Amino acid sequence: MDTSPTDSEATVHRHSSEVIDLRSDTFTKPSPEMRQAMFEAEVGDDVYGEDPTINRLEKRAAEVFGREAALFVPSGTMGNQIAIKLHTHHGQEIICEARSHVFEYEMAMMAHFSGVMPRTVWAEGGILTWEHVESKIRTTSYDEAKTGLVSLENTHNMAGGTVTPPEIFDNVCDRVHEAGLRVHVDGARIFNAAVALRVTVAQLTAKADTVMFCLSKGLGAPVGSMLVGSAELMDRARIYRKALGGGMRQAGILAAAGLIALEQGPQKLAGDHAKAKFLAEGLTRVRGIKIDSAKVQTNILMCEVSGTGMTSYELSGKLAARNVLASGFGPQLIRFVTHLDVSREQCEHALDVIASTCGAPAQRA
Ligand code: TLP
Repeated sequence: MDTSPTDSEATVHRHSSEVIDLRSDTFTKPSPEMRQAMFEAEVGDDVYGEDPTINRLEKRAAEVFGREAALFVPSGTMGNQIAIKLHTHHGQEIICEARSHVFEYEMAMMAHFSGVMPRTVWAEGGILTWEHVESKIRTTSYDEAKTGLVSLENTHNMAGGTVTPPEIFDNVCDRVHEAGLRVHVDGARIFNAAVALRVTVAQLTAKADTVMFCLSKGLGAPVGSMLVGSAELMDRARIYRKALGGGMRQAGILAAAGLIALEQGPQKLAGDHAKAKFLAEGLTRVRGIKIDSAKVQTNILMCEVSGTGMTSYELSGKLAARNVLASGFGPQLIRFVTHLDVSREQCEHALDVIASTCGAPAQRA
């Protein structure tokens, strides 16, 4: 009997001690250049508006998005929740996609902080069109809560990093505005969308009233997100940030990394998208995993795993035991996210591990 390892076993062995973290792009670690910039950052008290590095970051983010102003916030969640507060009154509803982050993963904070209810609508690919939105808008009634805001997510995380086509996005914004309402964009990964579409984030989001984007995901900063919009809205946002405990004093050390993320991060995203595509194509050949690789546009892969005979939690547990980390979302969905800290070679190795865990060798194209 031949006991020599196969190619794929040998590759598995070579990499077996290094952890390949595909759980999220939130796991990126600051680069040496970021750490140096953090070390050297000029700081002051940002609650008094006196942190020069945060001021620079806010000015630059506003410029990049073609807006009057921007606000540095500790997290994407805080940025979204401040935006909801800015645009709504207690007792209103916000229209959002059924799997949107603001609804599913922000601790019911829209109810807690802003006193609003979500009016959700399930949309193919997570892409809300005007037709979806129109059917949910409530204006005047004695027994229905009024709509206060429409929130769009681009890229859409739980739908698998999908990108909203600009014409659909612009049309929703125009029609929502005609209806006298506002649009907020949860653009945690808006740079991924812009790179996939080959447009600028300013072009892509021009019609929205506020945009939140994360420095701490694919762009590679350790902490921080930005809210952008009009000067008047950002002045009010600053007050809500303080109310939520987000006044961070000498946080210029974080903004220093954020500036590098903002300037250099976007150019690296196409590489993350290519790695995701490679992984997706390989996964289509893995027994029991369902994914349409043609629909993978950015850095997120959402796979259906019931055909493997395992729940997503069982599968992710087995993968973790072999140093490949992924996230289960409900029993049937597993998510892989590519980012700066996962190489193409590590994706190849992860594919071998996933395939052998599911009971068949990966046959790379
Ligand atoms: N998303 C995280 C988890 O919370 C699911 C992830 O790993 O993807 N909007 C979107 C679309 C997001 O994906 C996230 C984080 C946020 C907002 C919140 O950002 P943070 O984590 O900075 O509060």
